[in-house]
Amino acid sequence: MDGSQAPRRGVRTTCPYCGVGCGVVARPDGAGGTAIAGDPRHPANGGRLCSKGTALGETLGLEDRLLHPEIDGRRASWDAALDAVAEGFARALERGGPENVALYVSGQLLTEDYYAANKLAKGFLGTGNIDSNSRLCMASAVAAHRRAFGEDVVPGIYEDLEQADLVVLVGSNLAWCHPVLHQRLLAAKAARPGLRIHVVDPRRTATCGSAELHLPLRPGSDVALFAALLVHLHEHGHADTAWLAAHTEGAGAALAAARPIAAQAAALTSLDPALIARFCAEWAAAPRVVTLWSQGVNQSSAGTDKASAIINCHLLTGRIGKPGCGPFSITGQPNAMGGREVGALANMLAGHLDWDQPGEAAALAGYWGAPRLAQRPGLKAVEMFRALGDGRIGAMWVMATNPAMSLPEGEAVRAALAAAPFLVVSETTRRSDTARYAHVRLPALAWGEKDGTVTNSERVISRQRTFLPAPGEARPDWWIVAQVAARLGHGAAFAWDGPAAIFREHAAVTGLARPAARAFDISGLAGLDDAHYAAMPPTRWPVPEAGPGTGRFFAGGGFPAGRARLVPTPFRAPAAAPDADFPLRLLTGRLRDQWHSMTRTGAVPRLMAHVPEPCLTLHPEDAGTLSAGELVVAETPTGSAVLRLALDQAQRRGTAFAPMHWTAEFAPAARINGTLAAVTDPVSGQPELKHAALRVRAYAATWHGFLLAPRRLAPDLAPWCAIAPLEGSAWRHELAGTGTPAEAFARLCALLDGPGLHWARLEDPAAGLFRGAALLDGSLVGMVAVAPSADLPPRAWVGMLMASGVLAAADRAALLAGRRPDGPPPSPLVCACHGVTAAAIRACGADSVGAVGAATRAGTGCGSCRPEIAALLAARTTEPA
Ligand SMILES: Nc1nc2c(c(=O)[nH]1)N[C@H]1C(S)=C(S)[C@@H](COP(=O)(O)OP(=O)(O)OC[C@H]3O[C@@H](n4cnc5c(=O)[nH]c(N)nc54)[C@H](O)[C@@H]3O)O[C@H]1N2
Ligand SMILES: Nc1nc2c(c(=O)[nH]1)N[C@H]1C(S)=C(S)[C@@H](COP(=O)(O)OP(=O)(O)OC[C@H]3O[C@@H](n4cnc5c(=O)[nH]c(N)nc54)[C@H](O)[C@@H]3O)O[C@H]1N2
Ligand code: SF4
Ligand SMILES: [Mo]
Repeated sequence: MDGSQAPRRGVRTTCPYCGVGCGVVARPDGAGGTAIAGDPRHPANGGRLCSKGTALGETLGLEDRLLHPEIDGRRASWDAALDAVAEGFARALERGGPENVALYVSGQLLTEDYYAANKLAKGFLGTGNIDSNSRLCMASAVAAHRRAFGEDVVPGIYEDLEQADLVVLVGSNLAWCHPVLHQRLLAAKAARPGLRIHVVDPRRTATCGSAELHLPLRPGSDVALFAALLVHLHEHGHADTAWLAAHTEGAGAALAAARPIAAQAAALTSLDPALIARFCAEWAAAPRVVTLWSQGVNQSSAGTDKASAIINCHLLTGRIGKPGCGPFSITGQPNAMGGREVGALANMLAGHLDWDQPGEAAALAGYWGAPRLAQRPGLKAVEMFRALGDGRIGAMWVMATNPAMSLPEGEAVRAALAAAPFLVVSETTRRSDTARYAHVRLPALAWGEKDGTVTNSERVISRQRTFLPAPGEARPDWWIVAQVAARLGHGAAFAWDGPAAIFREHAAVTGLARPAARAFDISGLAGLDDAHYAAMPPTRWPVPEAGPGTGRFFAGGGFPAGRARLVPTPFRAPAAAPDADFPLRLLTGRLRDQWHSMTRTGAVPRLMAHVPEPCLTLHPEDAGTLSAGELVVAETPTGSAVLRLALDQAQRRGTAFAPMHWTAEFAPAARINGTLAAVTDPVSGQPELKHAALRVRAYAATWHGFLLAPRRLAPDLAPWCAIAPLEGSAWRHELAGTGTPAEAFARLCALLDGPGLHWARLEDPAAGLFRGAALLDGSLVGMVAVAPSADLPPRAWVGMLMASGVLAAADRAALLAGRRPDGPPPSPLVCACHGVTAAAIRACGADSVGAVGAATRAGTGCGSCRPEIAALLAARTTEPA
């Protein structure tokens, strides 16, 4: 595991996407390219990578990067930009005190960057107003851990999923969102078929493909299911009474609260009582159970209670901390866990120190030499942006997150950002919806350039190492923070010479104010010298100064709070209940091949090919007169968005699903968070990003069209526009609007016009049909198609013609006819790793996922598409001949 033994030229680092935290070996070729492979020696992935990880080498280009500081949109020197930030914050402090400034940071910062930002805010600006996008992600899990255990601790490790008899996945689409861990789980199941999987999710997701039981519960009703389980476990003699007596409190109260809810569980969840009974019986009978949860639990107005209801069942049975057992909150971002460690949430201090624990704040202030340590928690994300909108925040600094896309009440957030008296954004990309509002833009180092640590879902700290030179004038996030701190007069406390020095300080903080029994302790790493930091192998915490650490926590009690607490969890339905006006329930979440606001994955053609447009998915029986492929308006009581309609039997009746990913850069009219109200969980402050009441109607466009161009155009081409890259370096712009098709066609063609261009056109004004192929020296360089309906020539085919050199006469004729000359229509891409389409999988004749892999290589790369291959095979066998 020693980094110094890495193969020559290969740099061992960590994937910058999800919380699985896979090890990556990156080999730059010296000519601008980088070969990416899974690190066979990393404990999280043992060499595996998913589609997003595999494509990392394709995200390292500099086209869209922010490479120089900017003030008011104009390039500035670092000195001028840093002075401007320091002055802006000093002015806001002078006018309104520490409450008047705020930092909004991210689980995509390295621990060292995160530590520096938190130290500046809480220690030296003296404000609690630093919150993280983890408020949108992990806050409910954090709150549930704290009230159960007394500290934010994930007790288990990944091996527990492999060693369990039963793994229950609650509100988690593991197959798409934590694909490598899902592959580990499936491999364990293949080796030991007794391992059972249950999925609790309103939708039948790709994750359900390998599950014995799918519980498609009513959105928001998880508390009722786990209340039923708690009561069942107690009534059937599965409570571990000796363990309960020795290590816990509150079981009686939790059970008393659960009983009336359990009695109505079937009505509240709308699940078949027999299904609930089977779920409870299997859970009870499995000696080793892991209940893993994610955003279907956390992102809810009852998120903390949902998580507590799960933890209660594990505490009641003592199934925690032992091999194959435990409640497991899986983290989303690469360093969601690190952010919690450094205390960059508004209600936490550094190193899991706590305002509520006597002496801890003072110990931290003393160690930092911080005379003005924040006296109390600050504003949580939703409140923070409301305060910005109300003029209560004079200066805000956003780092490594895109709140204009990701927060609820998106339109209000945009208005607040636009009206901010002073907004600083540290970014890697120019294509961030948030950065466009900034007064000062600061270019940060990106993955491959930056250097530091991240902590994954199982508490393993891994190094992200540099393998590319710093481009332009980009700098590490920690350096930027330290420079601003120095300009505000705090240079001595931020005089680090590199990330190793910050890491040592962070490690030392975790040893402060002992012997309070805190689980998070890496004080044993506080003496790491630079060379050992550089070579640090993946290391699971705790790493106490004295004695060995533990792998799992709490098997024998030893809770930070002394006793663990079972918490009564009242039932609360989601705030947005459907009614006659808004009869559907909107669910939101992720797609397999996209990452959040698409600033990286959105530029990779093979990742975009999986779902190239923002779609709203409905059950076919909820579609009424609407048909798949048409544009629809998704309307909630607080906003609307326009998306392409997809129909899927796997969608629960009465619900719709929309992806979170599309931004103003990619599809301005399809931003789903503009439709979401900001209802927050009363304990954690986490917003209910998963649910809204919804109605759907046809979008009244008078024309539909597309424009394929050799470059990316601005998304204001039409009232509805969605942009995606195509293989072969063309860009696809899907369009719709009002006005006449003829006008739209003329306007769009004019955008492509250029010297030497020759147009081949087909115009049928009476039918509203227009096609134009732009040719340069006989090669296709662009195409415009406009029609009254969304029935247009296949874009992937046109894109291929653009990449194929001089056009044959038959292809040119076919282009204008809008039909391929021969062969089947293009088929959707299923395997992003090997570029295998659904048609190729259907055609190969194989009848198992393994045989498809042998015949076509589909599913043999990262494996993320294996559930989709299985579904294709299943559909084929049930299709009438
Ligand atoms: N491909 C990809 N992977 C990612 C990310 C990404 O952007 N793209 N982001 C990463 C991050 S930051 C995170 S936080 C994780 C998120 O990982 P997940 O939480 O697994 O992903 P989501 O799609 O947000 O939501 C999971 C499921 O919750 C279900 N759900 C909705 N409401 C309810 C409910 O009331 N109860 C239950 N039980 N389920 C419900 C949805 O139908 C959805 O299938 O993914 C990480 N991994
Ligand atoms: N409707 C709905 N909304 C959601 C969710 C949902 O399920 N549904 N999920 C929520 C969750 S769980 C999450 S985690 C959030 C995620 O939402 P965001 O955090 O807002 O999304 P990202 O696109 O990951 O934003 C990260 C930004 O940081 C930049 N960046 C990358 N690396 C660096 C770096 O090293 N330094 C700096 N300074 N910048 C960098 C990227 O270019 C990008 O613009 O979305 C939340 N919003
Ligand atoms: S599962 Fe995929 S996205 Fe997550 S860390 Fe591993 S390679 Fe990266
Ligand atoms: Mo997240």
